[in-house]
Amino acid sequence: MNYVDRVLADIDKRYSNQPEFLQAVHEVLESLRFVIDEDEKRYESNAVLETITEPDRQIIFRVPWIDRNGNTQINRGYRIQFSNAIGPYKGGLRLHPSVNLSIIKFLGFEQIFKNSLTGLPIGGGKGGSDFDPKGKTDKEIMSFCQSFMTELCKHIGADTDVPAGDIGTGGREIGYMFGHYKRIRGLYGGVLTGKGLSFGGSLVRTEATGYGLIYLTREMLEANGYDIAGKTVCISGSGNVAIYAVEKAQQLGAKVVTVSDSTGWVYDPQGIDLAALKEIKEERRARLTEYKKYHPESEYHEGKGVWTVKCDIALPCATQNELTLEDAKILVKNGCIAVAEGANMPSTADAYKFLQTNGVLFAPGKAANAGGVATSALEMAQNSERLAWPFEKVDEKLREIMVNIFHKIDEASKLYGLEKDYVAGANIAGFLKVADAVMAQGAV
Ligand code: NDP
Ligand code: 2IT
Repeated sequence: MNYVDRVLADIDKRYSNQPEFLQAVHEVLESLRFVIDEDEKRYESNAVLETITEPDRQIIFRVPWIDRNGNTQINRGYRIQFSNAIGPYKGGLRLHPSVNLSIIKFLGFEQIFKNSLTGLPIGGGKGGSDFDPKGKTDKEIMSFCQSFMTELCKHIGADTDVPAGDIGTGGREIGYMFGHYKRIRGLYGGVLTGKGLSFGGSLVRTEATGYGLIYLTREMLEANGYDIAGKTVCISGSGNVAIYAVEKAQQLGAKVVTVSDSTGWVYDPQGIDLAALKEIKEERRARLTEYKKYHPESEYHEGKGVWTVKCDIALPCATQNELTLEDAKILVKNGCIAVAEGANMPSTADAYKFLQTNGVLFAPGKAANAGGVATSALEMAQNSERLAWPFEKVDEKLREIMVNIFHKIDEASKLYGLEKDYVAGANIAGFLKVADAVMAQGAV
């Protein structure tokens, strides 16, 4: 059995109860076959694949907090420090009832290669909790965040591990966590990113993932002879990534006609009203059912369905495995030309393979949504030099990073005779830098 198959068989056996982690590992390792074949002995004798698939450390802890009735509630907290081969662990914290070890491990694993693609010195990590922020008061959120940080603060630091936002963790949560870290550790530093602008946050970090997604999508379209202006775009989700993807797509002349949340989706043939969307989601933290009050001519549908709307470009920006083979078939039938992942692993494996086989340009999350973490690394740089850069400077750096990522993954795919397979390109380009660092640093 060759090296890749042996490692995959071993991981399949050990982690049969971690489906999302296995899905992410299979996608990456299967793309690496050509690379590993070139020098199998060296990779194998250095146990490179075993090293990158086994987290450095997995921290799991109890999070007690007090609810509005004075009762104690218990949640489970996670921080997976996956790889610090190329820099301190870096990655978000997800707060969602579905969070479990498999989900945090898949996210941490993806983060290794995503962070490598940014060209910046950041390793891979992820964390979070099965805490559900929906319907909680600000005080309950604060109680949870402080308790979560009471344990997490023992394991993180500006040069060790720097968490940030993800699903359910935005500016409010990062603020509470930062305050508590500062109180316990007595340190005022860049230990979290996505901080408020008044206490060390970076301009553009809020917008970065959505903007970055559109910068990369535009570059991919242009490289293939298309223009983003005038295109019809379907977006799923209505959180941080989705909102700023809508904003940048509109700025570049595209028409976004859908957004969704966990209960339903909106179709607005006139184009999504960004101001209304921000008011509903960022200010009122309300459901998308509210959108119809602003635009009675729009449609609201319960459940899933965003991908049934005819579009040129589809941008899944909600969660993992939200775009299935069935959805992919509809997108192809409707003449979709490009899919770029704002979320992490939103397309199932059979869905993205079907899209690629049918000529749809497909940008995987670890490339397409890297703008968020890249701008987090820019926030770390600003914190280290105790300066704050202007919006235009950060935005320009973000744009450059996303353009570079596209060309890196495009070139890597061509180098291995896999032209336009941007999944393989991203996995290969992300891996090569990490593998080099792993081998150079010895058995650690
Ligand atoms: P938010 O919490 O701001 O928004 C998440 C959105 O997705 C909401 O509209 C939410 O609906 C919807 N959603 C979440 N879970 C589900 C689910 N199980 N089923 C259906 N809808 C769901 O998160 P972000 O926008 O930050 O994150 C979205 C995706 O982007 C995630 O995959 C995240 O990992 C990824 N990502 C985020 C980055 C960032 O910088 N924030 C960077 C790179 C990737 P509802 O509100 O109803 O729950
Ligand atoms: O998935 C991701 O890249 C994020 N949630 C952002 C991580 C970060 O450290 O900014």
